[in-house]
Amino acid sequence: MPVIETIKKALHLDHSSTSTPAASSSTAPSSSTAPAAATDLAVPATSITHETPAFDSKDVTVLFVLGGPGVGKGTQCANLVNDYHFVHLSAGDLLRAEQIRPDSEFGAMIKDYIKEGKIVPMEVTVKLLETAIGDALKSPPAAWAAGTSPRFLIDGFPRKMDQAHKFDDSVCASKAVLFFSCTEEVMLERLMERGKTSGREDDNKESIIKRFRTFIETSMPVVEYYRGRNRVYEIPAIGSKEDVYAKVRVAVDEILAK
Ligand code: UP5
Ligand code: MG
Repeated sequence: MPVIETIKKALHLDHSSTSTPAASSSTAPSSSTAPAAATDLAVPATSITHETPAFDSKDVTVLFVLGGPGVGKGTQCANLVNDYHFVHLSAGDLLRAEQIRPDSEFGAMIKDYIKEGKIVPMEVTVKLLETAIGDALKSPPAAWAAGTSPRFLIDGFPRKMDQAHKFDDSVCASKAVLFFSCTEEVMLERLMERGKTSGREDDNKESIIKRFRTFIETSMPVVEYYRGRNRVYEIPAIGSKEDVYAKVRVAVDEILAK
């Protein structure tokens, strides 16, 4: 059976023709399109087959964070969590956690895709993100309870056009894209340095070169798609972490004021 069919079956996503749209008036995930049985991803009874977003962008702010491997996405997201009370969801981190979850039937597949710098089939990643957003809304950080509106940084996603459409249409319409730009030379240097201690299986030269290629061929079209819709805030990521963050703050202040 082709890998995508196997994934759809495992996630109980092979009933798309019978699903009905979810209500969008609440930030709570809809259960009206719940799959018939629990999934192996240990997620609540939501489905990504609905055509109305599970979370309303009027209530929930989603910023995508894109940029090449090692550009500093995670580093800058951590700053924004502290100062702006975002919840930071790294698609790569969610996939790595799923990869080592003992009962996961996707572990071996995810490991292979990450090592090869390829994009894991979107059904898996979108489902993990939808679940993580739902979880955060159910157990919000203190700052949200104190009045900060729910806001998410979706880091390293979407990296492919199908993911972009699926997320915007079925999870939550994104508001803007923070796009970090940098030379491959600098990114390679940062990743090789990090690779000395990170333990990441893709922090080696062979995988890094493959990741660069995937980024240019598959992920840059996503950036250009959103750029064409005036939603991209490009931030040059060369310079110190502090210098980059100063530019990030200007962009985020502008986005949140909209
Ligand atoms: N550093 C950061 N900023 C610096 C600065 N200004 N000056 C000097 N050093 C700086 O930073 C990397 C290193 O650089 C760190 O040591 C940092 O201190 C230093 P980091 O913030 O970690 O960079 P980041 O952009 O987050 O790098 P990362 O390696 O996480 O990026 P990737 O996009 O490659 O990794 P991700 O985890 O998102 O994805 C990994 C893989 O998962 C993908 O290749 C793919 O196979 C898979 N994936 C999917 O299949 N689908 C998805 O939707 C997402 C991922
Ligand atoms: Mg990262």
